[in-house]
Amino acid sequence: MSNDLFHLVRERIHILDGAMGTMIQRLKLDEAAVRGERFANHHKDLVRFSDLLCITRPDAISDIHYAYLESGADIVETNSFGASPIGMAEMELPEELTRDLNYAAVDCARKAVDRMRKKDPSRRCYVAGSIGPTTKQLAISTKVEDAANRDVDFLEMVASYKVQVAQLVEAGADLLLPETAIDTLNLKSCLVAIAEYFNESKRRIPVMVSATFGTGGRTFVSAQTVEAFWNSVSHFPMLSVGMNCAMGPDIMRPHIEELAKVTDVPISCHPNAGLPNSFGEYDLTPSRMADYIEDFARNGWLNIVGGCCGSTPDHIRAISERIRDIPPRVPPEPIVWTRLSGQEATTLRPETRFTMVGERTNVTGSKAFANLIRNDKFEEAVEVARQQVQNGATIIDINMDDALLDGVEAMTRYLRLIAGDSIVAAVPVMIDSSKWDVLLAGLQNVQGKAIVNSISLKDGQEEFLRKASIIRRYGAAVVVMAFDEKGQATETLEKARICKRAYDLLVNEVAFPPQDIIFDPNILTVATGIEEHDNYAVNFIEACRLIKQQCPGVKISGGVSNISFSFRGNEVVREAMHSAFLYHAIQAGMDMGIVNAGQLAVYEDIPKELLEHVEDVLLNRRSDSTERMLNLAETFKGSGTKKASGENLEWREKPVYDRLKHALIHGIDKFIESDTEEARVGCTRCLEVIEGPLMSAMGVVGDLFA
Ligand code: THG
Repeated sequence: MSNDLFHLVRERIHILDGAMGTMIQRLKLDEAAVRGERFANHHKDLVRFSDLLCITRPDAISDIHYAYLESGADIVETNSFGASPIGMAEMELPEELTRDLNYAAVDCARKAVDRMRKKDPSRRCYVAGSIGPTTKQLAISTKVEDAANRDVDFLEMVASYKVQVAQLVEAGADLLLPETAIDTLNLKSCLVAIAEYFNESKRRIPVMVSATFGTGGRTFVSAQTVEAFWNSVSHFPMLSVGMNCAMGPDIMRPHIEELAKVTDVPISCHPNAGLPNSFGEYDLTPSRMADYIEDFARNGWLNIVGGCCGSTPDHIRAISERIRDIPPRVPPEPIVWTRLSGQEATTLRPETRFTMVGERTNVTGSKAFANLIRNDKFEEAVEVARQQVQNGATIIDINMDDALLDGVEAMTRYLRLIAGDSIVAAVPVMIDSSKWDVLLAGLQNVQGKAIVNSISLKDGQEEFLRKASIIRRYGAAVVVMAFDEKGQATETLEKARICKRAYDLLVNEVAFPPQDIIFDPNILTVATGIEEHDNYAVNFIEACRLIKQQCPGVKISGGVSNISFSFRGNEVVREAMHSAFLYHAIQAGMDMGIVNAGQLAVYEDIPKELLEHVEDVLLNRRSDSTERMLNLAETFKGSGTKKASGENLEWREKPVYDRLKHALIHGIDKFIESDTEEARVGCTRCLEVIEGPLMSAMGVVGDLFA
């Protein structure tokens, strides 16, 4: 019956109840009253643990539910916010008590619903099993001296939530409501617990997901923006996504508006009745609160609405009357963009040209990074990620595959550390490992929507699908390598064939969304002196075209620096190769690449002769191209690892307007003061410096950006 809700909340705005705590406070129960007989001798104060009242004062709780139903609520939330094993540990109560608590909580609500339906058989009312966030955080450290510390780990949270989920469902809740989520990783552990329980029990009830955002529009503890949050949880098939608690409806308004822009599922909202005053009471009157909610509803943002702290049956009645004739939000058609996130969203929209994934946070890809990690200098290693982000990487690839390291531990520690760095934490992570347990550890330590790098058909179909469904459950995107039981694909048709096979399996067998599949058709090294390798770049580029035709909706990525391993030590040549390779691969459909962010030449800047030699090699245009490239490369040796366009000072010979243009395009501020002054002296008005060379350079930047 509760499955009807999927349709019903699209037909009429459904009313959720108001605060339980506020109503309990009115009963003025003291310690002894809360304890009742059963907990009379408990060694710890229990007066604040109001879930206990479901056992010690069930009639009082049921009456509160009934009062909400009478005032118009369609959905009442069980008084089970803290009834999980972790909650019991907090109160030093036995873990087994959760069973009695959750069953009693559902029972109190069910009795009220039955009473209401007896009075008015036309009413359809639902019991939502409330699941609070616990007092534990997964996304932040609670120890000042150790930023990588966590009070619990992901799997402990999953285990605790799973107990509560099972009990609420088995006691007869019509839907589940994980709410007041302030830490998205913690919430994700709850969603994993729910998915596992549904899967194992073969039962399924609707799930409303609700988080709490602070004044700045970020999840209260883990600081995710609204869109980043949505990207993190959007994989979960939910009845609704929403916001509750926080600072009242006025402050929630822009955040709900933002949520309505990004999500394609129904929206719920149950704010506090304003901010608490100095007596801890909430001042927003029912009619003022209804004013705000009416405005939300008229904007088409709501499918389910109620109240959180401070709201009472009077608030719910006022809201319910006010929105009675306002139609609910019509969720838009599903939007099929690749949605990733860290604390901020990285959403690959149709107009996104190319996404850079920083490669340097890789123990096999960077000696400097490997040394930091091996010598336990994790804090300094965060700086490597920061540089990649500052140089334009919008995702960072993290790899800890080193024989001398415990990969699970290193991955866990590093991800926890970067979660506390304001620059790095903003971007999504690509968890790079050839070991499944390391990939899993990665998934358990990112609050954002990450990319798993990688899986393949190497170990057969069954293993491939098993991993894919787990990745999906954790809500990540996945890189799939063009690799099968017979090995790595090197030829165009073979690459495309394996990707198409993987695509059909993923889409048909585990309903993996195409936009979350990122194919990597293997960027292999060219100019090795082995003839079979000569066409490797062409094969990749051609495979991109075929894959985009045969596998609609997917993205394509690759490890760009692989292409140039033959020119190790010659950064000028490597940089030119990467840039020219990308120039062609992007046109063929490549969407993202693992690159050394900050070391990519601008294609148009590659000296003509060098570009011709590089493209001869990449596009396999002549049989002696490798030899010719090697000869030319000799002349660039020793130019060091400096960015070719940056350290070559030939541009200083040009007229001042050209110099300003060059400096702006390449982000060089070294000569900017003297150049600007020189330009100013030559002008009649200062403004001409801006309107002239700076604006025309901005035009070029715009073109390059596009
Ligand atoms: N596909 C996918 N993932 C990948 C790869 C891929 N992950 C790893 C790798 N390939 C991509 N990352 C790198 C990182 C660094 C280098 C190459 C690829 C590199 N490093 C310098 C070198 O080896 O010469 C090291 C220089 C230094 O020590 O500073 O080139 O293909 N899915």
